[in-house]
Formats: sequence, C-alpha cells, structure tokens
Amino acid sequence: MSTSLNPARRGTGPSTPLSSPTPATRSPSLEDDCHQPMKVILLGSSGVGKSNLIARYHSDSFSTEFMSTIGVEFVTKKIEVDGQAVWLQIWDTAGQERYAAMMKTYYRRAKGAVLVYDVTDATSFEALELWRAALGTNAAPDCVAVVAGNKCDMEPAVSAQQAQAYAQGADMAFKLTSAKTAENVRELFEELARRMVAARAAAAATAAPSTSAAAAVRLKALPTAAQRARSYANCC
Ligand SMILES: Nc1nc2c(ncn2[C@@H]2O[C@H](COP(=O)(O)OP(=O)(O)O)[C@@H](O)[C@H]2O)c(=O)[nH]1
Ligand SMILES: [Mg+2]
Repeated sequence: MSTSLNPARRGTGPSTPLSSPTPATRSPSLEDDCHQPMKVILLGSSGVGKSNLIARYHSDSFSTEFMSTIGVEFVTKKIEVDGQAVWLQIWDTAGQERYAAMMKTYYRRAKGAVLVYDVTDATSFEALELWRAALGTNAAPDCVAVVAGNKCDMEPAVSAQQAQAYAQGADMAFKLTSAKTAENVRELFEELARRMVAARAAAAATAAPSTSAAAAVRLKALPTAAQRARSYANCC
C-alpha cells in the first residue's frame, strides 16, 4: 500500500509562525528561540529513502514506491530532547536531488542536515562527500549534520565500519536506519535534534561573554571600596 506524508501538516512554502511574535520591546533570548521551529534538511542521492525516512518519522508510514513530488516540501514535528521541547521543520528535496545541491533556498536557515545513503548502493555512499561539500558551501556554519545508512534491513554493500569512520572523521553522528522497519529512525532525528540544541546553546554562550565583558569594563571603571578609602586617606 502506498502512503504519503500527512497533507494536513505539510507545506510547500514558508511556515506560519508557531508561536506569537516576540514583543518589540524585548530582545530575543534563548528561551524565545526554543519556540522557533528548527529547519532540518535531508540530502542524498535519489532513491536512498529520504522521503520514506521523513514519512516513517513523521507519520509512521512507508511506501514501496518512490516518493517524489514537484517542489520542496516540509513537515513539522514537536519533540522533547533532554527535557526541552524542540520544533523540527523537516524539509524534503521532493525528487529534485539533481538540483538540490544548487538550491540555495533549500539550505537557507537550516540548523541540521541528514546525509542519507543507501547501504546497498556504494555510489550513494561515495556521493555523501559531494552532499557534504554542498552543505558546507550553502548552509550557515552553525548547521550540524548526521549520517544515515538507510535500508539496513537489506544486505549491505558498504560496511558499517567504513561509514562510521567517515562520519567520525567529519564530526558527524552515524546511524544505520531502515525506513521500512523503522529501525533507528526516531533515534536518528533525536540525535540530530540533540546536536542542534547543543549548537544553539553554544552559540548563545559565545554571544553572552561580550555582554559580561562590557559589564566587567564598566565595573573596572568604578573604584573599589579600598580605593575610595585610600583616596580619602590621601586627601588633604
Ligand atoms: N528495503 C528498504 N527499502 C526502502 C527503505 N527506504 C526506502 N526504501 C525504498 O526505496 C525507494 C526510494 O525511496 P524514497 O523514499 O522515494 O527515496 P528518495 O528518492 O531518497 O526520497 C522506494 O521504493 C522505497 O520503498 C528502507 O529502509 N528499506
Ligand atoms: Mg524523495
């Protein structure tokens, strides 16, 4: 039976805001940020199972047919990672793989990427390096990535050790997945979400010291009690 992504939660353009806008009088904080959907993109050769991975994760469905439609689409899913609510907005190349590498809009504002290959197809594994290069060129530096060796329900042509070594060398997590049996699909997206949350927290932490540094400069400019006492003692 052929199933598709739930159309009720599917979009073909920019999503509508999921939370009320931040009041103009307040500057955005990490807390506000947590209510913003985080964009996730799937990259990889045609036929590796990207659309089915999304369908399995989003609506627990699977299709034996190629799932390709015209244009870029996304689904949203709210999950909890380490006690923190995270909105994932998961985009699919929707059959446009040949052009996806050049589609800057696909990468824009992506906070996470899943690089997918088919374990039965060595060529799709070799193509990962091209997809990673496209990600590096088109996505922001804070975008984190994980590797999925999909169709792990079948006899592999690429060893898990080889894929693991590749992912590790590029500082990416690695999971063997099956959109067909659902093995490791939830774990894959949760691992990515965890890394995205960590990247967001790290970005917030590096932004914070400039504020503390400014406060330290201001504090330094003020005389300490001892300095004030000394200056009174020297007075007259
Ligand atoms: N055995 C197996 N087949 C899969 C799996 N994932 C996808 N497929 C099949 O691979 C084909 C391509 O899947 P699709 O999701 O359309 O690939 P995409 O082009 O990367 O989006 C379809 O026939 C799917 O049924 C999997 O985990 N195991
Ligand atoms: Mg597809």
